[in-house]
Amino acid sequence: MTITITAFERSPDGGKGLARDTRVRWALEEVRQPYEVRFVSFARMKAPDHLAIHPFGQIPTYEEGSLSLFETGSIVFHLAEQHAGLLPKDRNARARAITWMFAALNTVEPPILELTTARIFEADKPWSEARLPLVKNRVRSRLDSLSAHLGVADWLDDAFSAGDLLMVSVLLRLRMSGILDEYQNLAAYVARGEARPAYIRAFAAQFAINAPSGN
Ligand code: GTB
Repeated sequence: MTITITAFERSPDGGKGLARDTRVRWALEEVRQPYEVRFVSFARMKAPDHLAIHPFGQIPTYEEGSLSLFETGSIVFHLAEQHAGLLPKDRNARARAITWMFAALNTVEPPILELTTARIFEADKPWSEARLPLVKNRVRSRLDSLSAHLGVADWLDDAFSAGDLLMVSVLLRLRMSGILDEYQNLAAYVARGEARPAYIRAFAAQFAINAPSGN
């Protein structure tokens, strides 16, 4: 059955892979499922036909036959359940990998999103300069714990899993802030994720669409 996802017609990041369709593309590549992409403009995202599959009017979405999904966590989980390669077979290891998926989205991603908001959307506010260090320290607090857990391991719980896929995707948003480089093992962890052939294919696919012409 054909899988169709949605993505920005033109991502505001110009192909840096930061829009969330990249993590879904990555999961699809890890489990070797071909997919098609329907590109949507910001206006189209708020139109009734898109709202019927994404109530919040966002990308990405996932369609496969009569099933349509939104939320990257749910989409990656669905793929990981349907196909081998993203969740271990052992019951307990599988539950731990799923725990890391939630940790990436519920515990680590929120302060990173807050930092993006503070750096980009609140930069012109008179209180921005005073607030930014507080927001950065909330990110560091999460990274301190994550870095301590990871230690010298390659992945969060033995073999690469959907938990790592989401965690690396979340951490990638930090690169431009410089904070990731304060944690040598986390920077190496992200680089390991980016070096996976499936990530490279996913990144290239979104880059081909979003890179400014001439690249
Ligand atoms: N929790 C949802 C999920 O995980 O699927 C969040 C989905 C989401 O935030 N989608 C964003 C969106 O559709 C795109 S990814 N925004 C449009 C809207 O809300 O109207 C967020 C994003 C956008 C742009 C960049 N960038 O340019 O760097 C990075 C990330």
